[in-house]
Amino acid sequence: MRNFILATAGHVDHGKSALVKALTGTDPDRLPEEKARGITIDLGFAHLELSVPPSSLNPHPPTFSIGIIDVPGHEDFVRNMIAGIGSIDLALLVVAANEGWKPQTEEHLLILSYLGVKRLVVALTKSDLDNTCHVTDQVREKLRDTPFAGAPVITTSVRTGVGLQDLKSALAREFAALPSPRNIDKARLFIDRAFTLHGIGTVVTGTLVDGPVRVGDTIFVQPRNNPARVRSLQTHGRDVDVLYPGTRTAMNLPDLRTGIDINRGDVITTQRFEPGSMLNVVLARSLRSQRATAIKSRTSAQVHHGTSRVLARIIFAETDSLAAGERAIAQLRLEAPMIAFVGDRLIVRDASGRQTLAGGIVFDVDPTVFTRNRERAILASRAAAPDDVDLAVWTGIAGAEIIEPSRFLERSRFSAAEIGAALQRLARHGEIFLGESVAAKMLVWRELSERAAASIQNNHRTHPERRGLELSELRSEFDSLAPAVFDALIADLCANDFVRIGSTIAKRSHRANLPPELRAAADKLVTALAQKPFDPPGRKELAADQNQRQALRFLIQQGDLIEISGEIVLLRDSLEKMRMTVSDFIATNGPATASQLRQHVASSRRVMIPFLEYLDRIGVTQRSGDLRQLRRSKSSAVAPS
Ligand SMILES: Nc1nc2c(ncn2[C@@H]2O[C@H](COP(=O)(O)OP(=O)(O)OP(=O)(O)O)[C@@H](O)[C@H]2O)c(=O)[nH]1
Ligand SMILES: [Mg+2]
Repeated sequence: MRNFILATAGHVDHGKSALVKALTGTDPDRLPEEKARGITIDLGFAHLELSVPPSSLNPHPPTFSIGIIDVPGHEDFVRNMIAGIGSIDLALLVVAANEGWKPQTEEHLLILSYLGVKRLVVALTKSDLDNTCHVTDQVREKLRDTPFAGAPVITTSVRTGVGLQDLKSALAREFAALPSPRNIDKARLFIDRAFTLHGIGTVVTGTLVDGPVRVGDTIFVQPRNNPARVRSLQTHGRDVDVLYPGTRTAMNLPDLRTGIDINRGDVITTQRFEPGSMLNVVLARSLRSQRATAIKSRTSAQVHHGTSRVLARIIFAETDSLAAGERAIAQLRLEAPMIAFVGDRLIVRDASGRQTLAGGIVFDVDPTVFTRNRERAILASRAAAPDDVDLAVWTGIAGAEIIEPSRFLERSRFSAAEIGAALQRLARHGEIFLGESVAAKMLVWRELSERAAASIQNNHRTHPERRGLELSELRSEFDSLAPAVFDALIADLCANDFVRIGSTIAKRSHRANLPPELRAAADKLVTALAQKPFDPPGRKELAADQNQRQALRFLIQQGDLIEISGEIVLLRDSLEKMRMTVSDFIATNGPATASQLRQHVASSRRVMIPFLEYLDRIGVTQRSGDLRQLRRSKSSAVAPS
């Protein structure tokens, strides 16, 4: 059994609700006011099970569980109509044979196409009242230049029962041709009703899209990220443990209060999302747009998304206004935050809610910098193919140049796996560099790598005595990069011609060597240290000028000198002798004080104290109170180079 959602559409009084009742047995008009006035005011719901008759080609055809949403046709309730069709798979456009195409037939059709509904079935109702030939022609004519030109048109009457079976068959054929609703594991439930049931508590209903929900799940009420637990789930009055996209869903959330914590227009998600009050969209106006005058930049308008409606200011990026038949990049500055995904559709109506102005496709849900024209233009190309994951991923990287893959396109209509696979494809084709915590446009990455390589090699030239460039120095040249990106850059360099040595990075082939002008300084240093091997002069005294400091550093990096503290360096040989003397002394005489050891080694306090601390650090000795004893396990520790 496959799940789909069908919604009615069409002018007031054309027989939408009567048709739903004839098809399902359920009267979708449930409000007393609707019954009294004989019109639909708010959304109504019904359930229909359909199947394609078996044939020799297809002996086991699928069956369909269809959630039907019946919408109001009256022009005063278009906003309710929009709330009903935000996530549908198929539309049933109802046109009464005796009245033909009317203003809300036209407006509903426009809204369906703005929302990206791909298929519809037309029901010509009330065929018992009038000949349907000329209406059929009229409908065909009206649909000619729309995505629905080939839609089936079925003549019906709920009075005579004509066409009801044909209509069911036509609907079943359409559903059979549709892909199942997408499951990207990012469930969203756009709430269309929130009420309290005695003894049960808060119940919300809506159409589930984009992912499953389960009893016991923690959900978040958006845009406030308010968490709650799902106590029970129903679809079409039946208790279930789990529901999948494309199902009408009733959710029991006893911890939340209707009207306070949760309302129609809110969205339930199974993940936390950061809500945003700015959306970058491509707005399009049909040539059949209701209003002839252009929409000016900075106009206030109602933005409909899912079951919510928010007032917003429209700011066009590259134009001052938008006429019928045109499209333009715009930023919507919303008065309240919304959970929209990249690829979502929305409807823009005028501020007073009388006319439908435009349809939009969201291409950026986090437009922090609207002024970056280049990036915006790249991202906007997503609107041309909102279902293309490669396009969404590539434009995201091409625009931002460097991104963090883990949360990349999180708020989009693609699953994490689809996004990951698209990244891999781009990496395989050499379009991007892909690391664990970074992805970057290949051109940009190469530029960064080449810059870093040049810096390192330049350092080898100017400081041949150093074993490499200090990473901290390199980092300061790349201070605009995020830490993770810099780390990835270093890792990538080291996967190629470079190598990390301690706190430095060097070309693999680089060997430090002392240039002639420093050799004399180095010799002098070694001589000075060798003169008093266990009580050498301090570092400041040894390396007073620039040459001596460079020579000292070279000798330390080469391992000829050991730095035991910031102040004291020792020749490797001297250090080794001192260590053995100390070890032997303690081994023979037992734990000793610093002063005893100093006398025995014939050193000074200035050198002995940091030396013993050094021995503690490398695990040769262990201090307890005033005494030093040997640490047995590491008795033969070697000084680190
Ligand atoms: N003769 C005849 N009357 C019909 C038929 N279908 C609906 N009607 C009548 O048309 C009127 C309007 O029908 P509804 O089903 O309420 O129309 P609707 O399109 O749902 O109207 P709204 O929801 O208010 O837009 C009712 O009085 C129905 O009895 C039909 O096939 N033949
Ligand atoms: Mg109705």
